[in-house]
Amino acid sequence: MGAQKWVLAPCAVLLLLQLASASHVIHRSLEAEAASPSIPPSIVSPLLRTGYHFQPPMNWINDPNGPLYYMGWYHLFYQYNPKGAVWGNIIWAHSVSRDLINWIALEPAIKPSIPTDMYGVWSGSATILPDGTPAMLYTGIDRPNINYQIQNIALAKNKSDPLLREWVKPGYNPIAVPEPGMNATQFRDPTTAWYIDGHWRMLVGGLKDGRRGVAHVYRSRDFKTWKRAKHPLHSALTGMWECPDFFPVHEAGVQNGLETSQFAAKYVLKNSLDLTRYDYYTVGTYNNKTDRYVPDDANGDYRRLQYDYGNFYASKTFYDPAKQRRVLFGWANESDSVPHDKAKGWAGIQAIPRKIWLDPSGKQLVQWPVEEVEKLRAKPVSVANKVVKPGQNFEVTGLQSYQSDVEVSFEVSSLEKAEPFDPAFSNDAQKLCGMKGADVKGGVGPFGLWVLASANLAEKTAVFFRVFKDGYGKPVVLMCSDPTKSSLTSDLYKPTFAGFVETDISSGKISLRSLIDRSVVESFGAGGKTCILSRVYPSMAIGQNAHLYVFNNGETDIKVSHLTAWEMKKPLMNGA
Ligand SMILES: *[C@@H]1O[C@H](CO)[C@@H](O)[C@H](O)[C@H]1NC(C)=O
Ligand SMILES: *[C@@H]1O[C@H](CO)[C@@H](O)[C@H](O)[C@H]1NC(C)=O
Ligand SMILES: *[C@@H]1O[C@H](CO)[C@@H](O)[C@H](O)[C@H]1NC(C)=O
Ligand SMILES: *[C@H]1O[C@@H](CO)[C@H](O)[C@@H](O)[C@@H]1NC(C)=O
Repeated sequence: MGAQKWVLAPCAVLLLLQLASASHVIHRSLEAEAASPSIPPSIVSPLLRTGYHFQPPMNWINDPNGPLYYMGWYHLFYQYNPKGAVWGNIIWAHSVSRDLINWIALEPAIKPSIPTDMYGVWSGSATILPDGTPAMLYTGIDRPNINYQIQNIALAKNKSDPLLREWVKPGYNPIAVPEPGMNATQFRDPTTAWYIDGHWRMLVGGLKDGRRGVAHVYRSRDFKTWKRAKHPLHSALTGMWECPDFFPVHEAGVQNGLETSQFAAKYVLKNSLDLTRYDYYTVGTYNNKTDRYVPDDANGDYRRLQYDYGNFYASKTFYDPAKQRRVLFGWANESDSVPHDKAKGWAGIQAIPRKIWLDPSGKQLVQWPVEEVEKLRAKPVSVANKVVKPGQNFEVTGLQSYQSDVEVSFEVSSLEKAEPFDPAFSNDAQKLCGMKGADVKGGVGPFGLWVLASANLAEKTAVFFRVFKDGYGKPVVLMCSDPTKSSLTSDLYKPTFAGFVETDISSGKISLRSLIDRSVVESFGAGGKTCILSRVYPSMAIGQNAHLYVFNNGETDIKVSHLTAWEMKKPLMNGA
């Protein structure tokens, strides 16, 4: 019922398309429960509801599902509870877009309806079949009270419909069930399939022997009958692998993406680790005869490289043929409490879609917000060649920064005073940042941005760099997001998030971009080598009371060679 309220009839879709260029701001009352005394009014304020990040008008969302480009439209499906702001009653909600930024909600695409998905339609992925029909592989739950997981398929009913409004579940479901010896409650999230020499392949995430994460390989000639390969594509001692994603990448430094069935010298295998709740990936090689994947760096296997070091999970990529790029969607959950979510009436957003490609080093990916988000930029404010002395800061004025996009290039005057790096932290950036937060003085840094800051600085979220020097005198760059002072509200989850930045800072130069959107700060260090999404809920620094500063808590001068900040307009967002 909740869903029906905001679903659009096809004629309304056309009307909205005509309106799409106009900048309509419609504030919908959230119909939140009357706030109880323990719910601070700021938590339910519309000023903390994100303005340009993907979300439905209300209720709970989680994993992005089956993203694809079809006949001029981007489609995003996602796990959605039509009945409330907590997980449950999950269906596949469906939205479409011309540009990945303005979204129109359609009727839900997939709901429980057949014996093999009657108790749940969970995550899955899109594959376009040779005759042009889009197909969704997804996980169904087929019995009550136990999450017994089996894999199903749904096909677009009318491939002439660019909006792909109707989906049918063929009679040959299910296409894969847990086999004896497999843990049936840890068997889910099929990938986009790829095609080699007469056979399709797909992956399903799983758990073996209670602690080994595995990516099972299934093969099929006709996309109907699937058989599991004896060996998984890859596995590691990490606990359950959810939402695997596997795709080829162009040679180092080329920003274009590759279609999933295209062969390449390098591949990426990403898994969402149920135990840590982060998305880890490796870069490696794929043998299409044995269907085995080997990461280039065995030591980094699902320990070091994350798409994002903050609230970002269950992500999925797709190849966009319109712009020859690979685009990443990821779910960002809330960092407030369940009572807060119930009072707000909503929980969960999708990160701004990111283009991803292999870094020139060949060792990691680079991620950057899709260029279309720049259409929302208005009213730039710039600062150039401004030196920030040790212990100093300055405010960037002239814009409403609570919904903004900030790009800044820093120049460190010298690396002389960089603190020594303790190699014990080599695989634990987050712990290092927890010990050396934004207010802990350093040699080179901490320097960066205070965003969503109150005028008296009692509230502020810091996004910053700190430079160390290892035993050989080589700089080690840490990027952190420190929300410990982000809000005076209690019952918030405020972890410091951090990752290392593999960048050559010997020239002193490093860049930072932050997409600030009321209760989310999504940051890209060094041109997208390290990314951190953080959810924060200020009690004072909301709306016009939010300020933006550049700070330097190190002993070394930092120059802002260039900073530009834009207010961001509100796109069409599913009718909200
Ligand atoms: C399929 O979609 C096209 C385009 O929206 C529409 O014209 C046609 O009537 C649809 N066919 C059926 C059988 O619904
Ligand atoms: C399946 O995995 C879950 C999670 O690790 C575990 O709790 C459960 O005991 C396992 N079931 C079997 C039958 O091994
Ligand atoms: C399979 O891999 C080989 C390299 O080992 C490559 O040359 C070939 O193009 C691949 N085949 C397909 C269909 O991708
Ligand atoms: C997001 O919420 C926080 C706080 O409740 C949890 O600690 C995280 O595990 C959770 N992340 C995911 C991906 O579920």
